[in-house]
Amino acid sequence: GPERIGPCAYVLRGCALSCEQALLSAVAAIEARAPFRHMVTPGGYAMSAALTNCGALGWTTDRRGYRYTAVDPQGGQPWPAMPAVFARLARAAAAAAGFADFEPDACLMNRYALGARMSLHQDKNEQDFDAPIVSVSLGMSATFLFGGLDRSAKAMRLLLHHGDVVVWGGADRLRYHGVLAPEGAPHPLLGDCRINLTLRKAG
Ligand code: MD5
Ligand code: FE
Repeated sequence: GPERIGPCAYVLRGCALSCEQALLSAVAAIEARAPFRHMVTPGGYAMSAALTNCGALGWTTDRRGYRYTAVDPQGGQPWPAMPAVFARLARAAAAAAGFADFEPDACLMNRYALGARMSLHQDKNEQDFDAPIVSVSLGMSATFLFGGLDRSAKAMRLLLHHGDVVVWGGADRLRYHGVLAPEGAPHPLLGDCRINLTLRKAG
C-alpha cells in the first residue's frame, strides 16, 4: 500500500507496473507529435532534462518566463491529448493517497539522459494548489530530493524506480524538490534514461 513520506505525500511502489506497456506506447505516440526538447529558463540556461507535454495544457519555459500553454510553442499545434491510461493511473493513485476525484488537465513529461538532473525548485505555476500532483517514474532509477517550504531546509532523499508513483498534496504541495541524474543499470525497455510523467491540474 501507499507509504507516507510527508504529511500529505505518499509513494506507491510499483503502482505503474501493471500498465507499463500502455504507458510506454502512449509516450512513444506523444513524442512522435511533440518531441522531447531542451527548453531555456528565464535565466538563459538550457534545462538538462528534455521535456514535452500532453493534455489540454502544457508547461513551457523560455527567456520570458514559465507558463502553461494550450499550444506547443514548437510547431503551434495543441499538445497531444492526455491518454486515458495516464488519467486513469493518476486518478487511481491520487485516490489511494486520499485525494478523491483528481482530474489532471496537464501532463509534463521530463526525460533525463545520463547526467541530466533538476535542481531544487517549487511548482507554483498552477492555478489551484488544492489539487495534488502525481508523478510516475519510468526507466532508470533516480534519487528524488524532498525538501521543505523554504530552500534552506534539509532535503530528504528517496530513490525512485521504474513503476513508482508519488502523490503530493496539501501541506506538501509547495515543498522544494529536485531530482538527481539517473543511476544504476540501463532500463531493459527504456535504455539509458529516466522518464517522469508529472500529472497536474494546471488550469
Ligand atoms: C521529476 N518533476 O522527477 C519531477 C517529478 C517538475 C518536477 O519536479 O517540476 O517537472 S514531480 C515532483 C514534485 C512535484 C510537486 C511537488 C513536489 C514534488 N514536492 O512537494 O516534493 O521530473
Ligand atoms: Fe517540480
